[in-house]
Amino acid sequence: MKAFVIVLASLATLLAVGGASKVRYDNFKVFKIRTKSVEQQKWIEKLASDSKNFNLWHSGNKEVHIMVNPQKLINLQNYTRSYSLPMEVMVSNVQSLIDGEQSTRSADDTSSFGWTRYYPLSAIEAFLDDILTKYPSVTSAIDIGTSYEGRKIRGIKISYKEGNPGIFIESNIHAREWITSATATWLINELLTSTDEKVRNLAENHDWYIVPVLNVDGFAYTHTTDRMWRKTRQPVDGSDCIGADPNRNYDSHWMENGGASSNPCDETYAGSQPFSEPEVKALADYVASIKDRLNIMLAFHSYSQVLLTPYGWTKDPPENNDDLIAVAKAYSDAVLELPYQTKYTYGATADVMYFASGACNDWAYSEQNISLSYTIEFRDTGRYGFILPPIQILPHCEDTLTGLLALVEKADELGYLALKY
Ligand code: 0X9
Ligand code: ZN
Ligand code: ZN
Repeated sequence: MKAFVIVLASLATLLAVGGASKVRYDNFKVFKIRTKSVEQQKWIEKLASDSKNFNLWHSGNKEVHIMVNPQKLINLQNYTRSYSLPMEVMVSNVQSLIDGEQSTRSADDTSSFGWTRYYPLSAIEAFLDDILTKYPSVTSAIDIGTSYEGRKIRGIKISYKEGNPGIFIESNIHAREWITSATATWLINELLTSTDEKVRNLAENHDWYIVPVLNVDGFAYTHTTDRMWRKTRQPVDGSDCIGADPNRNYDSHWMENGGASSNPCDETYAGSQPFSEPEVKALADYVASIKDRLNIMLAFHSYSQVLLTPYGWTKDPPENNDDLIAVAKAYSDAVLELPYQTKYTYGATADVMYFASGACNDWAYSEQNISLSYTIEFRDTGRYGFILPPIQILPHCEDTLTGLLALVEKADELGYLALKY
């Protein structure tokens, strides 16, 4: 009898888990609001602590993008009206964007990995395994570590020969930024299969360390439960809110100058202490162990189409700022030449975006002596935001490859690819 009860109980759990409903965003809208002062920007950002009803999509120079529950729209409007802040609808129904996101899925998409749709973590892992078996002499698996929920964080190293300068790519640290891992996997495939002479040089004369999905728990959660999730999934002591912003959790000027929040319910919660998030700690330990082999650090994010240079925690420029900017400009100029004419801007995070402390690229730059460190915010500028239609994945990947070719060429020209060991 007892055994029977246990079976029934676990069946119920199974059903509950299997049928767990997804968070819906019916009629949620995203507004673009022009702010006139930092105070106004901060006030609107603060609305987002009410994470069920508001969610910050972007906050930059005099412009905030915020997702709003239609029932709470009045709270926002009262404010924007009283200061007569221009406000326009960017997305009129977030749920229809989410529903449409995977609708271009074709019948054979389920059997093979590709770049015409977005894939769950299991498919990305299968892709990595496939690549590792197909190219055993030039690829190797990197075991970064284990997430809070016990998932493996995986990376891949591509190395055609000894003595190459190293390029590290951290991707999908923010769970909902799906275009980042789609791009990272495409890049892995391209480096191994392209016959273009320039790409062969990029692949064979540099060592690539690529982690397509760092925030594995958050990423899985965006697929199963909440498409708009950003943070990790580690519970916070004494709070009902879950997770920290992993890109505020690196041990470099942590929580300085208002570059992160101490409120666990905020999207930019820095964590209880530097490296409190196991995923961030794992990545940092791995990077530290090979830092002498790394010349360039790239953190893939979306969205805004901007290359962000250090620092995020101060407006004081870093010592090699001119070079950092020249290399970013090379990327931007090259991408603009393509038929898509995608425009990337560039500049220091704290200048062109906002104060952000404890970010990966600042940590790599300041604490690991990797003098070319960037956050790259991918497509778009707000039409679709985080829900970039799959039809744009391949064009965006072309943008990225062209940008990277120019970035690496400029880095070389300025002497940044010399061996450090
Ligand atoms: O806020 C972030 O973490 C990044 N933007 S996002 O919209 N993808 O969340 C920007 C990080 C900037 N990097 C530095 N602080 N250096
Ligand atoms: Zn400091
Ligand atoms: Zn991000």
